[in-house]
Amino acid sequence: MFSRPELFDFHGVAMTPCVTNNWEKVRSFQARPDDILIATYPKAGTTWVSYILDLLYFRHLSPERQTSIPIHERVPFLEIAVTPGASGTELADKLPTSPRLIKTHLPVQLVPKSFWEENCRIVYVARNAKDNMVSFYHFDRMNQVQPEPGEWSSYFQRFLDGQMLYGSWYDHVGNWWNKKKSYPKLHYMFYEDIAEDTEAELDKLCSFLGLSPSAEEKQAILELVHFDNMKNNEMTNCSKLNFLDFNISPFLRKGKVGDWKNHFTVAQNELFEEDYKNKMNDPTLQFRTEI
Ligand code: PPS
Repeated sequence: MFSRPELFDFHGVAMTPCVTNNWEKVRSFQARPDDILIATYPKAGTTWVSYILDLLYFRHLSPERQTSIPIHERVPFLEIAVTPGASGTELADKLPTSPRLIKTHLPVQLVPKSFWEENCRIVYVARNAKDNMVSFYHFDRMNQVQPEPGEWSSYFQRFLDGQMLYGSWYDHVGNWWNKKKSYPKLHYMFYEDIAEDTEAELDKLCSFLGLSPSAEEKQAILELVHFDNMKNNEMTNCSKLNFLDFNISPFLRKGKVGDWKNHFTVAQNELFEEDYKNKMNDPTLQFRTEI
């Protein structure tokens, strides 16, 4: 029913038609000042942070939202256009909430200009490249509208070469990091920090958003966003998306820091480290590959 696309160059970034089909509407999307954009390279923890934000804002306002609307509809994916009539921009335009929570994987230079003009809050989540690559590999296996991943060894090389949907991980995390220096309303988070101490990261996030949930509320949210609870929750495990094949791999797969050790050979790790040193030369941007 779905066919696997090829990557092509789009303004210097590898993309597929699912992302560029609706580009004119994405480019001209009108953000509102209270919109919150959740930006990530794919597989960095987007769904996790989307759910945390959704609970912080809307858990009490609308309990039925929690049991009847899947997270991908509560937090529209701005640039996606897989199914006709349900593009990310249409879903976002129809959102009844305030603020609107909107997800994107766009590299910083392709974010619609209205988000900057309206001075919107942006939450960026980054994940270490090794685990990000492994998670992306398993996602590409199960996602029928992603390019065919092929064998792990060739996928590994493609990742290093930046030939992935949304382009180079190295450029993505680095350019968003640089943006933080000139755009104060950007909160840059790391998957590893959230995994290590979710409560501390929740506190920092609340401080950025100007929210002060009660201790009970915070505990309730921490429980709900635990990996096992999200995996068992039909509204957050993405099981409603018909282009994902859960017989191949689950969407919430392992949720771990360090799973790369089960995939990288010793030789791949050496090659990776050598290449990483050449590409990542900003000492202020540091990732942890184990916690
Ligand atoms: S997507 O498709 O880009 O939106 O995917 P994204 O949500 O960014 O990333 C999916 C990975 O995040 C993991 N995840 C979690 N880890 C720990 N705790 C929680 N609650 C959680 N929720 C999502 C998910 O399992 C994917 O990582 P892997 O390593 O593949 O398991």
